[in-house]
Amino acid sequence: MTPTGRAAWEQAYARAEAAITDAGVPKTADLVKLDEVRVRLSGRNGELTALLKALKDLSIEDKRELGPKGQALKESFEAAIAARKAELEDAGDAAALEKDAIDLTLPGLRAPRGRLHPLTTTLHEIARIFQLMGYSWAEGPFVEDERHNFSALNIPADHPARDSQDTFYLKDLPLLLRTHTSTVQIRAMESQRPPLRVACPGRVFRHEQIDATHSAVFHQVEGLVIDENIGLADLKGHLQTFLQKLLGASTKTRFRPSYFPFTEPSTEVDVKCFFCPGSGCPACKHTGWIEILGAGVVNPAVLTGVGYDAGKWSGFAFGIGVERVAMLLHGVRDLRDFYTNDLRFLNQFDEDLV
Ligand code: 2NL
Repeated sequence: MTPTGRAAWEQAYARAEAAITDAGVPKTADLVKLDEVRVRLSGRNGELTALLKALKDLSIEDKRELGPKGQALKESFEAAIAARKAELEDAGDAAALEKDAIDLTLPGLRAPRGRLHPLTTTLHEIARIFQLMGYSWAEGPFVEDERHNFSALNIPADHPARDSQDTFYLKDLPLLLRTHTSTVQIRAMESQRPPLRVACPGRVFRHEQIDATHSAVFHQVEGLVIDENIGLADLKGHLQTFLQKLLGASTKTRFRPSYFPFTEPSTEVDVKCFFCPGSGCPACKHTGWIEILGAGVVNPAVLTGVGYDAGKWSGFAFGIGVERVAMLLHGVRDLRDFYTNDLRFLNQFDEDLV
């Protein structure tokens, strides 16, 4: 091979080296430009590719000497391209991570938590106490017949409670919306043999003029105990225990005579006012006492009506209003506040009774 050939190749090598320096690989700004540089120099028609191809025109000795030199130039160029490519890719990843960064130390977004309605917590508390006292818990239908709501309870046909002024009757059907949960106790007695100790909670309906203390729909818990030799003393003991667990161990009770067709004798139970020291306030209507429930010894007519032997079995029963208890426990003055579902009202109740 002529020296001209070798000299020409060395000139081409020097130009390729200068082209590599000019290309400025370490400072190339982005991946697209970097690949353009790679194609321009070491692609199919690139200067470095041509340089290696031109080796074929050299003598065998020159090839041995210059071949590795040309190869090394191409490899160092491609290594520089690869290094810059890795750098740009890392920088891209870092930028993406920076942009999408999440601050794990920020406080979480708390989902607003619901709470139980004050009537629900009051009912739960009443249920808890009766469960403690050995009562079972029974529910029944809202729609009833006159027998379960009135006749079986010894409420006479001409009693004012039966009037459509006081009771909601269904149109064209001999049915009504129950006015108390005594209906559930009648059903319990119809389906079970004595002895019996049951509490019956539920919604009841009365055709009332609505005001701060009266609603057409409200909630009751009625209790019924049937056994041998059960009398007024048992009634007083159970209700005193119940009221002391509900309102506090120091609760004072007062039993006043009353009248219900389904009990004889009948009584209304007051608790000593826990808002004032007995001197009188609006809660006790200035009497020092608050009426809390009605009760009595089950009228034998009710027992014989469900087929119980009134000579052998006796019992007592009582009814308590859930709204009334909730109003007393929480100092609520208007019963309608329980039904309007105004969150400013409802959010005031802690889950202290669950
Ligand atoms: C009140 C009065 C009362 C009863 C409910 C009852 C049930 C049966 C038999 C006899 Cl099956 N009595 N229930 C007895 C006395 C009073 O409720 O003022 N409730 C708020």
